Amino acid sequence: MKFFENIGNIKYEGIDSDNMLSFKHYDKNKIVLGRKMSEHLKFAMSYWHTMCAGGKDMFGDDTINKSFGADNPLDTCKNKVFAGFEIMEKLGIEYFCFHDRDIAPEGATFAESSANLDVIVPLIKSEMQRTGIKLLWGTANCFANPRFMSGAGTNPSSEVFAYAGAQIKKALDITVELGGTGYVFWGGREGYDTLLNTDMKFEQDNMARLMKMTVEYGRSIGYEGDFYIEPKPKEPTKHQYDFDSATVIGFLRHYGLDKDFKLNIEANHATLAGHTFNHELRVASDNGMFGSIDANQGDMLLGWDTDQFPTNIYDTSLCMYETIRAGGFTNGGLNFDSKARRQSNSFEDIFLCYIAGMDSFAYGLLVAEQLVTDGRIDKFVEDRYSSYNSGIGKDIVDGKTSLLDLYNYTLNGVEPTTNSGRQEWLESVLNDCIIKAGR
Ligand code: XUL
Ligand code: CO
Repeated sequence: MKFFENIGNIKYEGIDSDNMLSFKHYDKNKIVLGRKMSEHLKFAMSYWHTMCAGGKDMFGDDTINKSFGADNPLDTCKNKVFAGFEIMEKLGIEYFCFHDRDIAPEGATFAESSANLDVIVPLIKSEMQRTGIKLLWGTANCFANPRFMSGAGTNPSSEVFAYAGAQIKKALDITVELGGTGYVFWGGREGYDTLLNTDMKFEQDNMARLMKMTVEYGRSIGYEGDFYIEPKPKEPTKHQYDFDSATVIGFLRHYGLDKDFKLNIEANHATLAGHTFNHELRVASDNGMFGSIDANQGDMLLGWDTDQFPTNIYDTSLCMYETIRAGGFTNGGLNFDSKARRQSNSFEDIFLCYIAGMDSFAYGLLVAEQLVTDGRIDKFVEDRYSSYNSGIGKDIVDGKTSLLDLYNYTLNGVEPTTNSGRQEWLESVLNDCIIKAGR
């Protein structure tokens, strides 16, 4: 059964094509810096936004019907599998990501919810075998159900903690069964709204306990992929414990989880934390924790997690530049944690959204290639620190100087020169590369 008969396979047609349903930049087999575009980008479809989100917001109902012709929740989820794989096949998307509750309905009991998953997972598996599409990562939705209103691993009730553990076990089993290379923790309700009712230290200790149990269980069933934490500073809670990359890295090291975990960096979460997307990526890669990316963008004038499809070429360029600097993806990839705007309420819009996002990242990759081959920015940064290659600078780096040595050196020395940081010139080099990448 086909769901989108009027849409064919989306092909690369180049920038002169005026066919909206074609790629202008994403040419999956094109070799860029020694690898195929598809291997650099590893695009993934987010099941929750693409197959589930219907446009509901605080003020209004769904604007698109995602029941896919079925009249009950389980049949809807069955149809979603076939519709989802049709979307991925037509777009040439090779990976997907899901929460347990995206793929199968929650039942009246935990056992019933698990039984629903057992109906759907074999369908997904056979579609994966038919198409060659792979699972990038799986996760458990331990935030939507009211039982999780005060958190999952950080819940004041041990009953809820146990429930979260049960749900994570099942989601990890499925991730392993489907050959996923990542398992994500996004701490939806792992934070607080007021410190007046919160034992912050105890909650964070518990969050780490749950993660430790997950790693132990995962490794015991042969899972070799990465575990990821996805930082986010706020929303839904006022303060989330996984605030940003630096906070999460400190947490992982403190609890001895840093060998098994990497980070899944989301663009819109970075901006909510008051950082740029590329800052968060740089912090992760500088600490050896660059894992995966949730691609989207926010709106600075709205200031919440709008999960818009990424179209800002500056951001995608700098993201791909950081990704190349980090050595590219291993187990991770680019998951579009992005949804069509509420007013973009047709299935054709969903294809157009993905085309826009994939083309923006493909172009960003071409800009990253241009930046690397141009070399002016890398060379500028290298030269900027060159005083550490010899003399007092080298002694400092080699650990050969004391504070007293610095005192004596400066006492007999001359006033240091102030060298330009050349920000505006570097920004115009970036602009040059953005324009040249299109030639
Ligand atoms: C929420 C968010 C989640 C995670 C997975 O802001 O980004 O969709 O990516 O739970
Ligand atoms: Co996300």
